[in-house]
Amino acid sequence: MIPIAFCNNLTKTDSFCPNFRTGFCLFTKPGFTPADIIATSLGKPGKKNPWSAPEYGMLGGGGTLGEASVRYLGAAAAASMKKTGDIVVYIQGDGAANRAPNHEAMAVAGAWQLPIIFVIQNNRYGMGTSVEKSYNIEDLSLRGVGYGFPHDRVDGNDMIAMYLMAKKHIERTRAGGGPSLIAADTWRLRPHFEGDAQPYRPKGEVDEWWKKEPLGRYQKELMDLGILTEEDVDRLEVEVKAELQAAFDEVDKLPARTDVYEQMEKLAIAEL
Ligand SMILES: Cc1ncc(C[n+]2csc(CCOP(=O)(O)OP(=O)(O)O)c2C)c(N)n1
Repeated sequence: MIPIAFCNNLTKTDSFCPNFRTGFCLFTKPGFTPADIIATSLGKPGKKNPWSAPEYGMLGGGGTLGEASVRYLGAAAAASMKKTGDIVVYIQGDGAANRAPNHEAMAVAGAWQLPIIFVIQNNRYGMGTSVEKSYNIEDLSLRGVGYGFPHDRVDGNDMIAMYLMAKKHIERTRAGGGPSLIAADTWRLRPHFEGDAQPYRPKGEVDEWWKKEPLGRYQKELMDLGILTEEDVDRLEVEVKAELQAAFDEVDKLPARTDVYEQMEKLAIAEL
């Protein structure tokens, strides 16, 4: 929900830093399709790689959490110097947000007034460590004060509030307003990885948060507002399943995955 609210409000050439959790939402950023995401996730060549497509503002994610903040800060500096009008959204988890490179990136972004929006997707856990154990504040957006950023806290499980918050900050930054920080509160409903027994959190807590699960809440909200009907939901389910099936069929036809070292060797030879 949280990355989608941003991707939907971005242009083809704006930058959005994907991580292992948010990258799968990139098909909602202009320029990418579900087939791009599926093909790249399966390591199949032949489609755009949404994680790394500089012409679409995508400068890769990174396995070392927090490091990409400096790379995307560079994208914001380039946009500012070249006056392209592009902006950057740098989204990360509450765990990654505590890493040193983020603080340096935010300090420079504030001093140079760069067009970058930092977002903390606070799902309350960094692997097995709770925010209570890693922060001494409850509202993570308060971190923005020290960098001189406008900052906001939002219920990240409320799709409409999240969308409007993303839109407001994107419009502000695009108009030359400089950097900002948004803390979007949510909750990690699944284990960090499938074999994670989650001894670090009580089971009852998980059950409680499933009741506030954002997709069902959004659907109910749209129905209460009279924007969506039961028939619309049935129709959309059929349409989306068909769209996804078509994407999988398209990816099936691509050449089989090749060995990564084989590909690197070919690239190295091509560069000689
Ligand atoms: C520098 C670094 N330390 C540790 C890890 C291992 N690691 C991968 S994901 C993760 C948890 C990240 O938590 P958070 O940033 O809150 O994101 P979430 O998984 O909650 O979305 C950790 C510790 C890593 N990839 N990089």
